[in-house]
Amino acid sequence: MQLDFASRELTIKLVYYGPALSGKTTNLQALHKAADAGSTGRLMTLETKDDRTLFFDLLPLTFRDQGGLAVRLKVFTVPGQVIHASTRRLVVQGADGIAFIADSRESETQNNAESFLDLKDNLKEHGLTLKEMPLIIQFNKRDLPGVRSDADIAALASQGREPVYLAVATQGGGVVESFMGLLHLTWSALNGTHDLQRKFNFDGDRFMAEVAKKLGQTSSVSEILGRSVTAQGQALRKVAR
Ligand SMILES: Nc1nc2c(ncn2[C@@H]2O[C@H](COP(=O)(O)OP(=O)(O)O)[C@@H](O)[C@H]2O)c(=O)[nH]1
Ligand SMILES: [Mg+2]
Repeated sequence: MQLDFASRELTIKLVYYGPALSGKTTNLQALHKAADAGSTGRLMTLETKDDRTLFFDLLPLTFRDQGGLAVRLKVFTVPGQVIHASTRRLVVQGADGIAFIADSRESETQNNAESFLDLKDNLKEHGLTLKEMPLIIQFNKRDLPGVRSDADIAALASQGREPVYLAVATQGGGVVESFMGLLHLTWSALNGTHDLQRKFNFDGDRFMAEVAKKLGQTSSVSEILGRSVTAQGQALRKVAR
C-alpha cells in the first residue's frame, strides 16, 4: 500500500496468481470490460503469440470516495510458466491482496498445487506468510469438461479459511465476484492495520458499493460477497441445522 497524503491518494496492489494458462489475463480483460470508462485506465498486457504472458499484465482502476480520497487499485498478473520464477517474485513484492486463479480441470490439480506452493515460497522471500495475506481462490474454466465437481470444491472450501469462487472468465462469470471478494478482504486488512476509515473519514462500505456499481453490478455488496462457494456453504449449513 502507498499513501500520498498531499494528493489524498491511496494505492493498493492486488495480484492475480496461479499456474500458466489458468485464466489470469482473461480475468483482467473481463474486469476491464466490466468497469466503466471513468474508472479504468488502459489494460497493459504483453503476450507472446501463444497466449502466454511474458512479463505481467497491469490493470489500473481508480475510485474516488465522496470524502475526496482517491483509491487507486493496481491489478497485476504473474506469468505462470515455471521459467518466470524471478518475475513472479518481483510482482508479488508489496502485494496487499492475492487472487489465486486455479484451473478447475482434474488434470490441472497438480499444476494448481505446485503454483500454490510457489506462491507460499515467494511470499516467504519477502518475509510474508499466506496466513497474513488477504487471499481468495477462484476455480476458473467451469465450462470445460473434466472439471472437479461443485461438491468437491465445496468440500475443499469448507476446509480452508479463504473465500472460494467459481468462474468462467471467458464469459465474465464470477470475475467481478472474485474481485469484490478480494477487495473486501484486502480493504478490511489494510483498514485494520492503518485505521484508514478514521484517519481519512472514509466510508469503506460506501466505497465498496461504489466500486460494485462502477463494475456494472446492480446487487448489493453483501449479495455479491454471498456468491462465494464458502458463503453458500455456510448458508446451506444454517438451513440444514
Ligand atoms: N473454456 C474456458 N477457457 C478459458 C477460461 N478462462 C480462460 N480461458 C482460456 O485459457 C487460455 C489461457 O488464458 P489466459 O487468461 O491467457 O491465462 P493466464 O496464463 O493465466 O493469463 C486462453 O485461451 C483463454 O481464452 C474459461 O473460463 N473457460
Ligand atoms: Mg497471462
